[in-house]
Amino acid sequence: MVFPVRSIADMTIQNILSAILPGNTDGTVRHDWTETDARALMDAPFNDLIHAAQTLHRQHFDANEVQVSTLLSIKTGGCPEDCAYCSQSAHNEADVGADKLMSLDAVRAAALRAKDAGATRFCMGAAWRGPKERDLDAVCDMIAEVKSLGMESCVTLGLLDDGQADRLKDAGLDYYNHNIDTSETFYEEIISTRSFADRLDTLARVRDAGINVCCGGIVGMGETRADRADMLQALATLPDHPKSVPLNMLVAVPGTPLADIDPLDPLELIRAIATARLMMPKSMVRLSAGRLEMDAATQALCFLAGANSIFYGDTLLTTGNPAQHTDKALFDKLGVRPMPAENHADAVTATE
Ligand code: SAM
Ligand code: DTB
Ligand code: SF4
Repeated sequence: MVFPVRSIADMTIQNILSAILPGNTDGTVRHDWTETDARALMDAPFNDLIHAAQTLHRQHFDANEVQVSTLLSIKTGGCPEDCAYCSQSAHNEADVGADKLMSLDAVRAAALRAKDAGATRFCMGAAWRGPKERDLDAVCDMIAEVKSLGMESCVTLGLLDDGQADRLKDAGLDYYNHNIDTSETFYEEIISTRSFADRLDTLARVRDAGINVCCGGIVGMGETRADRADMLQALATLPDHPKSVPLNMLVAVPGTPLADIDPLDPLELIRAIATARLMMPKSMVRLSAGRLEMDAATQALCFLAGANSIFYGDTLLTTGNPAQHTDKALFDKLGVRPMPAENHADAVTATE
């Protein structure tokens, strides 16, 4: 693969791409990315970046398959954390009430509906700083219920203490979602009640318990392109690449401090997806929040850049997501098929 060199700066891109493209490597994934590498990739000419990402994507995945997960907020609102983007923080003024933890029956019914609609993974989110022991008992029952329906399970419950990840693993949990959200430098502009290091500690507990890590972040919170590159560099230098990397476009929720921020150019999200694909070639990259505001062409470019997973169903946690018939029509238009769970499992086992 030869990319035309236009300038000295382009030579850097060429070297990086040569180092990661098939035919130029021994097939292993890199864990030694520097921020300079990540920023150079992110700044590459758009067509080179997308072409390289799609080329690498095809080495590891069927380019016409997209994994489909469904989300459920099992405990909504009243969260003690002060995340500036979040509708569920008690520090913010969003129009979201504080509910109690959902019942097992209600969770089972929602999981069944998701399965019938074609989702292969069911992800349950709770607005907690972290789970209390009693909460964890209830969530473990929910995980067992989802597993009994033959679906993959994922939860996102905030920070975990010693031993809590093991309990989730014993209940049959497949994935734990815990995002680093942004670069370490920009983190304190967004959240003050916990640190970037706290997030890394929980990720280590999840990894050590043998649960698959789902970890990504948000773009469009006022960070720079360099921050986005640094966030991806942090993800790609974890001891193992996260099996799943959700990239969320900020949903600017009224009543949150970020409500009136200028929307990010979607091309910047597409650059971030392509860079994630290049740096973590065997990970699933999820085009997560923000699809309701994106047209079909933008989403098609996200898939071309290497995104291969979405949330399916008309709500995320508290905000909207495209209707199922809209996503079906999008898949049909693009000739994309939902990824069977076993294909995803193959991709996962092949990692590292
Ligand atoms: N409370 C848990 C935690 O923070 O880890 C789990 C739920 S939290 C809502 C899960 C993730 O959703 C956040 O880490 C963030 O990346 C994403 N998210 C939350 N609100 C969002 C918004 N308004 N726009 C885009 N992504 C958002
Ligand atoms: C993730 O990275 N995105 C999902 C999931 N993990 C839990 C959540 C998106 C939430 C969007 C805002 C809302 O619906 O409240
Ligand atoms: Fe709470 Fe999670 Fe929202 Fe932060 S992102 S306020 S921790 S629910």
